[in-house]
Amino acid sequence: MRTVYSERHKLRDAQTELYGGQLVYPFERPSRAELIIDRVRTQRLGEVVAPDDFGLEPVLRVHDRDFVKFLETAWDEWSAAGFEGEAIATCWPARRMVQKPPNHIDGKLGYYALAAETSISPGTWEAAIASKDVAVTGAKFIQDGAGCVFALCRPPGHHATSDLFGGYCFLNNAGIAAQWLLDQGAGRIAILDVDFHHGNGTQDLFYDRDDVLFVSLHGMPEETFPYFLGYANETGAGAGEGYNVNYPMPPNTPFDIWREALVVALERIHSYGPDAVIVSLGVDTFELDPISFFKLTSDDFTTFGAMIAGLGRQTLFVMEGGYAIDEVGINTVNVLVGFESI
Ligand code: 7XA
Ligand code: ZN
Repeated sequence: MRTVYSERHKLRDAQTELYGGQLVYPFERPSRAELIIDRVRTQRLGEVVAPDDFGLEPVLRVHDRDFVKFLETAWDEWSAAGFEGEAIATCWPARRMVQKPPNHIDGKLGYYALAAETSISPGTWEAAIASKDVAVTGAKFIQDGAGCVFALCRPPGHHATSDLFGGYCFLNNAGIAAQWLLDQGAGRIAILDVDFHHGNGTQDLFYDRDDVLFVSLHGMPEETFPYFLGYANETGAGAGEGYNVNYPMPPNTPFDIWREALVVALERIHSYGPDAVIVSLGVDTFELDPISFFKLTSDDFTTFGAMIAGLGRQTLFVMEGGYAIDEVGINTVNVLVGFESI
């Protein structure tokens, strides 16, 4: 399997995450991608290639132009305003307030943020742009006929909506890749999100459409981030009714229960008959993940990789979360090796 990887992910090296009332070094850190690419190489998964530059056009197919401009200029505006720490949202357009971006960067951050944990630091924009190029380059290989590709995206993307960043995400890499494939002539794309957290951003991008089936297995929103989306009764709207499928699961869910949800999810994808499958691959379902509550073991990742291969579809894996540093490379590559074993 070919891996697409850019060293430019290192430009996203924020020093602060708001966690448990403290500013901590972020869980989503450069060493994650470095450990994954090291494992790709030591396991001889296949060639590693750099992404091509696809520019902003594929980004603007799913994200609002003003939001993209905000991301591009946020750090400069923040530092020009004289602030000394990293840029963190502290004030939101809450219920019954005006939903309009203000002029001041402090207010803009709240307007475009869905949560406060994710700070914007110098280099964040450049890394986010490289990350979407990794995803689109992977999609291009799929379009050219590859059976499977691993897009080692960092920063991740599945929480980002058309006009919101947060949950460590800025641009929705999987969503951009899906739309790009459709724009190249694909008729139907399925996105299978196996990250521990609900992919609220991806769901939101395609909620009223039937050309993208979104299927997500995740921690129940009553108990975990992103809290305000991801319920089972969110099934799509309008033309998209029936094309959004959520499988929320409770704390301590073990693999045999998670696996049952995956079997049903794969049946749904099979009956949809997509031209290609995009897997939002988070490995924060691991039993030792520091911010999550499922109980998958390292071997389980190999097992479910093989199950996804059973679909027999061209598959683009797009990296999302996973924070158990010692095992993040092992678990990620286990999925890919499991996929290739079929
Ligand atoms: O898939 N998404 C993630 O892995 C990031 C979740 C961010 C949670 C922040 C909770 N304080
Ligand atoms: Zn996650």
